[in-house]
Amino acid sequence: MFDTSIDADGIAVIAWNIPDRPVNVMNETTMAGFRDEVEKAIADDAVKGVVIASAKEDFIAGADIDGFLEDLSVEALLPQFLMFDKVGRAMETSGKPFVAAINGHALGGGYETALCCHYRIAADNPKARIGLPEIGLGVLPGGGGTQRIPRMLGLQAGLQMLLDGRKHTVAQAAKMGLVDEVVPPEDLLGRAKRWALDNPDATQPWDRKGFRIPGGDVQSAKGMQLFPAANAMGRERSYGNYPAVQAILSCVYEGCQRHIDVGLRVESKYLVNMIRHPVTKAMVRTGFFEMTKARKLKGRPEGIPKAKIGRLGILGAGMMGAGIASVSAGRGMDCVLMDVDREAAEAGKARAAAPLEKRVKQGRMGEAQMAALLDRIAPTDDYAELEGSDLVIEAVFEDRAIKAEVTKAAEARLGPDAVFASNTSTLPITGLAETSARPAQFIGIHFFSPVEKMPLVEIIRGAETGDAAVALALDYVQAIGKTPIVVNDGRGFFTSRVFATYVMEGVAMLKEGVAPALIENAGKIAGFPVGPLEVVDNTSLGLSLAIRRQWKKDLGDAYAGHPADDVFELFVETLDRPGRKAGKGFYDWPEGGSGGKTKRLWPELGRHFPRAADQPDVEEARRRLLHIQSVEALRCRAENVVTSRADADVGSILGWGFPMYTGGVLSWVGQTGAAEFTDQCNALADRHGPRFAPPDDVAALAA
Ligand code: T1G
Repeated sequence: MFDTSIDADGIAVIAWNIPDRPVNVMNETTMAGFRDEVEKAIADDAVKGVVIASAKEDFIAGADIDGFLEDLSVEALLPQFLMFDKVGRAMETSGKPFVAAINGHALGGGYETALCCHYRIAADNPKARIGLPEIGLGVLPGGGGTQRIPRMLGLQAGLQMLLDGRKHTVAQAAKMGLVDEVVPPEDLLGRAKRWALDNPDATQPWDRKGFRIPGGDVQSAKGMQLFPAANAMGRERSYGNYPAVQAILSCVYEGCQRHIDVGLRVESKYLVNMIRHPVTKAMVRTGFFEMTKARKLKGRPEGIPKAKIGRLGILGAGMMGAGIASVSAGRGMDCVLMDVDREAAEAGKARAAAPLEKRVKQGRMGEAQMAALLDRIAPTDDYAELEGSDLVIEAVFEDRAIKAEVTKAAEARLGPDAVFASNTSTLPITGLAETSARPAQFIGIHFFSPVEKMPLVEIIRGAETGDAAVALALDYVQAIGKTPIVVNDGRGFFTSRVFATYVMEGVAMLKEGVAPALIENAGKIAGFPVGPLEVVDNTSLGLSLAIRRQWKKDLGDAYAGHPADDVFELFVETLDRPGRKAGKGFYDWPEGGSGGKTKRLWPELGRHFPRAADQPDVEEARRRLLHIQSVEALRCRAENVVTSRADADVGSILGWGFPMYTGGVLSWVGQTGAAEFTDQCNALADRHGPRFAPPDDVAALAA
């Protein structure tokens, strides 16, 4: 587990080298092993100083997240972290200098191990990330981070770092004071040994007489200003959905008023509670494991060689087409960007260039890099240019006739193995594939807007889509650095179908006379980026109305209808308030010349939807907005539109910002409890209609 050595100068090196693990991780076994090595080095009089290093490509990746999903008791967990605290304090107070030689990733407990050293030297490794990302997993830096960072950086900077959980580059870490020195990789070990030899009496600031926290203690005037504000900001960001936010504030507030030995015990108790919390289980399972697996294409069909997309055709140079061209060219693909005429295609290329020019201005991208990327986008109106494409993606209007026309014309130019994909957001792929000469190579690749920013791509199998097309689509999505889920065909597939219920429920509540501000705030309190009425203003009521009308046309009498339908009719056809683009929808938008600097709910809403006497409490409103989506996701699972809970969870979080504390739209059922969830939905169905009635066997579907 550890490669240890002592050199002629008496400097010991303890190099982490955990067997059978791709990265060094900290668990009961490895932390006990580390304790033994540290105690041995301290007890050995021949040892004058100690360097903590790693024999792997990276330093230490923190606590072993594999263990987080086990149901461990307090009795099993607490001793491990108290023991680690003891080791850290022994390193700090043994009288021998400890130096961290950080060669690569030092994250979570890995960086906290370096914090127990008197000095931190990092190799200038551009891939390395240094930081305390625990809050992103629902836990807190429980290996001393909440006690050492504020004592090192001060309370404000310390809290900022602990609460934002960022993984910093070596350069950023040096700027923040997280590492003391940066050297070329080949000098790292030598420099660390040198420092140990030159600093035999090293001590930690907090072990020096008269130590005060830089910038003021907790009970200082500054501290007293800081914590109420930090509390409020934490609440405003998390609405109490993420217990780790409060726990980190408490660790710092309580622990930093006491000697560090006491502070470390306070921290360990909060950490154990966080590790055992259901929100943590949900966040770790989906946020770490399922997303890592999705990024590694866990569902890719077997036995099909990796596809390399050298040349990509994009039909339709609108916002989506331009975004697809930009992200693909950015990953080295030659892109043919087609539109009805050369001018429209050029305009599309200019659309792709705009965000890049902004990044160049902000110094986040080089001129040459942007030029090279844009050189790979060839605007055209000639189908012949598609020849040699490995993949063609159509992003033309959501109109079957236009899609049929471009499909035929493009396929005529494609080689036998090329795949044709549609970026449609709602039209069933099987239907679109009827116009294809090669339905086995016809697939849905559904991007989200803005393409450059949204991490998810939804791949839709039509009834005849073959495995080779699915594998190529997955390889393409991985090549552009996004996360794919694979779903089966159906109206609205999985993402559009489920996310629509969030919006529709908000509009239904408006129609019932629920206060608009309550609806919007309930959406945010539930953890969504924006409230449902604002979403539909942004995506346009006209689009929602068109989709509902198409649905009604396709389904005829089978169309169930929804209370929101006539609200869309009213706003689009009668009130001429189609949404944000027009400057007015459910909101008055500044673009619409309402004079306001920011958006505001239209004051006339109450005239069209008189406020009901009995308003729901915010918990009921929040529950309606969450459950309605989970019920629809359960139906998708029952119909095998989505074939695993993981795909549903990853798709909901990355696709439309379903809140991470739930673990995703189906994990939310498990977190609520399948039986409890079923009862709550049946109660909602009694009050608001059958759209809340869950399918049979909720527990099995959400498992
Ligand atoms: N625990 C268990 N497995 C881990 C791991 C970890 N901490 N980190 C990585 N792996 C596995 C990962 O599952 C994958 O396995 C392989 O290593 C390569 O990872 C007390 C409580 C380090 C930046 O949050 O961010 O410390 O799929 O594919 O893209 O305060 O992994 O190959 O079988 O992601 O180069 C805090 C989490 C824990 C770091 C490398 N630590 N890991 O990224 O490779 S909480 C973290 C990462 C904590 C203490 C608290 C990344 C990486 P497999 P990879 P990568």
